[in-house]
Amino acid sequence: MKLSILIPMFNEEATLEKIIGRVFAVDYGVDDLEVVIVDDCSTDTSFDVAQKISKNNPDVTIARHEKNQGKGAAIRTAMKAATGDVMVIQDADLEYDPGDIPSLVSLIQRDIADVVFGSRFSSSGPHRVLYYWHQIGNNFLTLFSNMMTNINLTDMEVCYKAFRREVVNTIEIEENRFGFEPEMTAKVAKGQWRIYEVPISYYGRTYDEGKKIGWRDGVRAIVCILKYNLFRGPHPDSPAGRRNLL
Ligand SMILES: Nc1nc2c(ncn2[C@@H]2O[C@H](COP(=O)(O)OP(=O)(O)O)[C@@H](O)[C@H]2O)c(=O)[nH]1
Ligand SMILES: [Mg+2]
Repeated sequence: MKLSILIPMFNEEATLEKIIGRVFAVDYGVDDLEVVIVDDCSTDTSFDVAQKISKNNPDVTIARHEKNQGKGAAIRTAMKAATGDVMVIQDADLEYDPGDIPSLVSLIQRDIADVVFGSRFSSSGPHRVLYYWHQIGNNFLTLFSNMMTNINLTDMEVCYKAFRREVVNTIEIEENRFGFEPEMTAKVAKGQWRIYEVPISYYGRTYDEGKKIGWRDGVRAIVCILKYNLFRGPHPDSPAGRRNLL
């Protein structure tokens, strides 16, 4: 089995090298590994850093956007470029620990799950104590998403999401920015894929340290929860779509 680790990157020169080092320090228990970095038109030296890394490591490939589009667009590009049987999303900052990835991937490898979400809120591992109102916002978005999808996630907005390739082919991300999180969640729930959640640790950063997501992204998430749950049916190649065709 080949694993593709997808890294969307926008102005992450301070952390890229470090996170790549951490990614390659983990034993994923897979036959083959690739890392796909998508530079979302960074204005700092991130792209140069990425190029230096890929020159020294044949398992790292880079794609570049001509213009900044957002994390959703970067994931769309990464999914098109990736060649793995399983894909997992890894941010280019240091908020998530790649050491948690094997627990997501192994559920897919053992054919128990098709999609695995990490959860920062159902875990006993370390969590940086951070913004209270963020957590309330996060909990609300997960609650509202769950009400619309009828699945019982505890952390819809989490970065760590792993997919079997067949699932990726049915997602077709439309949202360019952070709205792709509720969009993908709605699409995998509608497809009735086998979804699991595993606890992960979280080393959150502050806005001073470079965090970028803001309240506007929260408002957009609400719109996306409504849009992708009310106005989309299951993809024809998903388990639910195939049942509909019978
Ligand atoms: N904020 C932001 N992040 C992007 C963009 N394109 C790619 N990314 C990457 O998406 C990931 C998540 O962004 P981040 O700012 O860490 O989100 P946050 O930690 O949830 O505030 C990081 O790896 C970013 O580098 C973009 O246009 N804006
Ligand atoms: Mg982050």
